Amino acid sequence: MLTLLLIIALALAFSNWMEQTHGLSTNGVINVSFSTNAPNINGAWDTPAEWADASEVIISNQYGWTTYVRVKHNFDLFFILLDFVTDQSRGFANLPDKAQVAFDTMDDGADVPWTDDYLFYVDGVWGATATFQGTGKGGGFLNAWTGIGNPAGFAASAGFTYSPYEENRQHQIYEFRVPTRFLGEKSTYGFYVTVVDVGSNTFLEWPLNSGGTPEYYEGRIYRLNPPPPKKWGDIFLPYRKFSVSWNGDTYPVFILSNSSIENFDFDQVNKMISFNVTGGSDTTGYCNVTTPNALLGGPYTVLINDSRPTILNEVSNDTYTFLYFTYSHSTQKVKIIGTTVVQELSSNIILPLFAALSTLAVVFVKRRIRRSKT
Ligand SMILES: [Ca+2]
Ligand SMILES: [Ca+2]
Ligand SMILES: [Ca+2]
Repeated sequence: MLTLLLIIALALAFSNWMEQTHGLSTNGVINVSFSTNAPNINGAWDTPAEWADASEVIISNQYGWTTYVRVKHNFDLFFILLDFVTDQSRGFANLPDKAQVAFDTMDDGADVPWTDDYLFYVDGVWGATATFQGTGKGGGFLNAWTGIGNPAGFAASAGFTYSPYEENRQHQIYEFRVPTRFLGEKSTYGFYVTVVDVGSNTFLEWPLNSGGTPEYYEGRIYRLNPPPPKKWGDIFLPYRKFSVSWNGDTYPVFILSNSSIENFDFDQVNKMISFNVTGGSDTTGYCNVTTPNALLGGPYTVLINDSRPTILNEVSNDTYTFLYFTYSHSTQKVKIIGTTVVQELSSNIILPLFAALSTLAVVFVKRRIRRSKT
């Protein structure tokens, strides 16, 4: 009996560990579209095209309250739209409506927000913004979160206007821009969104009904304390860019994948690019890797945990090589080994340098000879 309990406890601990380290949140996942079409952060759809190419998620509760969430990125920045189509009142008395988006940058879930968790705030009337960081304490909002300055590149704005989702009634719209550099460049982040309509004393959150707690002022929702990060969903970026710096030049390596990419590394000595791919166990993963030929030239050897992949396609043009291969999850180590590699120093630097060093060496030797004579 004791053994059985122990086995069950171990199995539960293992499945919990699996959930946190391999694969995406069971609370929901948003795949973030890549787009070079950066929106203007002003609390309005400037044109229908502004958000047309972003990923879409609908938050809709049992009373019909609805917010459309749209997310996209351009490698450097995340863009988030919250189009609260059923919020057609602008604040209440002196209390503004508000919106919050939060990122769990380690995507480690947890029972309370820690210092890797960030929350961005904008109010619906004046467009005042704020950035908060988790404290690791939990409790009410002011205990669990502490205000820090907005990071460089951050912007958020609110507006009360029409949109392609609701063209006949003005309603509350929020736009956010969050710099990737501030969050750390990852494939997967924990993600949480909330909008508060003070007029109807209602809030909506993504994931829906994940347990955010309203905090009241004179009977009206004043603040919304997010649920523990373990209740949040995930956002996932299928398209990543890794910049390799070599001798003052930057070589971009692009990876399109359904796996989380971690520990990207360029090893010049071994003419190798390597990284880890992680996804839900027993699922098939793929990578489409675009490498500058000047950084790493072919023909290439691709190894997944030191074995050759069953499917491998290689296509090159003058500048880039495109490698496509598949594997089974969960975590695998990918190595891409080239035939040629960017050089340590280009020859037009090496030759003069070599000449200078040789001259120095000759002078040095001559001096030593003279000294030894005296
Ligand atoms: Ca806009
Ligand atoms: Ca409102
Ligand atoms: Ca966290």
